Amino acid sequence: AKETTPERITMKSYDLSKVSSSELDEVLRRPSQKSPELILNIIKPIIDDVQKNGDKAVLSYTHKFEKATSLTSPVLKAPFPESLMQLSSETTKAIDISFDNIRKFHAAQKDEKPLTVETMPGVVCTRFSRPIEAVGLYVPGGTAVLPSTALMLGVPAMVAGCKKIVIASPPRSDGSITPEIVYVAHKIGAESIVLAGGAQAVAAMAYGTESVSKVDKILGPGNQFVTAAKMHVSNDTNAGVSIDMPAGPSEVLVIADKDANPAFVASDLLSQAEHGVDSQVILIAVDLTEAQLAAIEDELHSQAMALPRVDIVRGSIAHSVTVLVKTVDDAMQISNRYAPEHLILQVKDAERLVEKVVNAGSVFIGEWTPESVGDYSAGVNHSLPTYGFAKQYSGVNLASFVKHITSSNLTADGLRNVGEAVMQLAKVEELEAHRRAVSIRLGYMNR
Ligand code: HSO
Ligand code: ZN
Repeated sequence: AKETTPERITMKSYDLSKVSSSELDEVLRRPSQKSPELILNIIKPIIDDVQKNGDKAVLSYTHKFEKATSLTSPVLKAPFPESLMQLSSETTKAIDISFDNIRKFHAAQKDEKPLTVETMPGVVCTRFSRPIEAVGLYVPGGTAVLPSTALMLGVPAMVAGCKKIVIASPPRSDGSITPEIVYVAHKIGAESIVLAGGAQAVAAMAYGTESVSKVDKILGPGNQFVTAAKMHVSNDTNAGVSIDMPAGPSEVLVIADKDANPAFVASDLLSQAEHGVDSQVILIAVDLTEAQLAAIEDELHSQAMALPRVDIVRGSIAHSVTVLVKTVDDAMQISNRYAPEHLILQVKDAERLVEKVVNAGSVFIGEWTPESVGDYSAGVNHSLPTYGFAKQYSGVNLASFVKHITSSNLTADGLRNVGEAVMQLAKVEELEAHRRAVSIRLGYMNR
């Protein structure tokens, strides 16, 4: 066969000064997702089946989708046998270091003591937090094993003090679970591992089965079926379950100026591009010369060609773009408009730019901070809002695993001070019982 030179791996590029605002929106549009109705038609029967037939249904889907036909129970309960978490010492060490850093950063997010404010003399308002009792953590399978996701969800759940932590992850075709995930499950004190993926895993945790514990909240990334299933069960008031956030494909936006090292820039773009064909990477090039831009493009192509996942990279780079801008302010405006899951600042005085960040999941500052440190080991969480949801959602953090409860505590004087306002508003709303709950007490005081 004749050798053909592989097609050059390169991103389309646009000059900000030559595109209108609506064209820019088009350029920055995320790859479109399958229609929600289509997905719902597929997942709804699965969810109903699991709700009705429990373990038997979950197992049958795992046999079918994961080809794990030897599996006889959908759940692995703690304590997990040592034999299922045999790891090299290098991997154990890497997980231990990452675990400690993630634990430290999330432990620092604890509200150490209740917040108390005396809003008027004798009127004391307090807010305190309590862990969500039972949480379900979805760790995707698919083209990569993701023990790091088990860490990112499990460590904050452990730090928050959630009583029951259930991990769900699709098993391999021999019915086993990646030993790294079992080791993480052990370290965070998980109650069980549900050996299932997709909508069936989500349904099992939302409703509970004979052997899967029902949880109060389901967190974690997943494909469109997992996401749709999470949305579906969280809308079912009978399930009584909430979710972390809507999820879409992973993305990164890199802002690079003349100071940026082309090899570093390309490596960051590619580390996000290799996640999946639907990933999107954006480069905002600030006032670069043609030679500088060409250097980044050359690096992108040659580094990509050397990657084991080059075929996935081709897919994601096909819908990724470079936008050429004149100033860092232009770059920040575009970034805030796009609201990237990850924002990488490879510019002079990168730290100073941070105050201009309005919408982003997580920011990586300066040339020595690749996104992968945050993906694995720095301590920040990698479970972040995608698809523009960084405009209104935070990434997973300690607060994702707690509820805030408030309390009020009034003295007689306190009720005298605030009672008039309460009675007046009750009158306006024509809720007489509300008004009397105050007036009866005030009358009592004056006897
Ligand atoms: N960048 C991914 C997280 C991840 N990276 C897991 C490697 N493993 C989504 O934010
Ligand atoms: Zn990653």
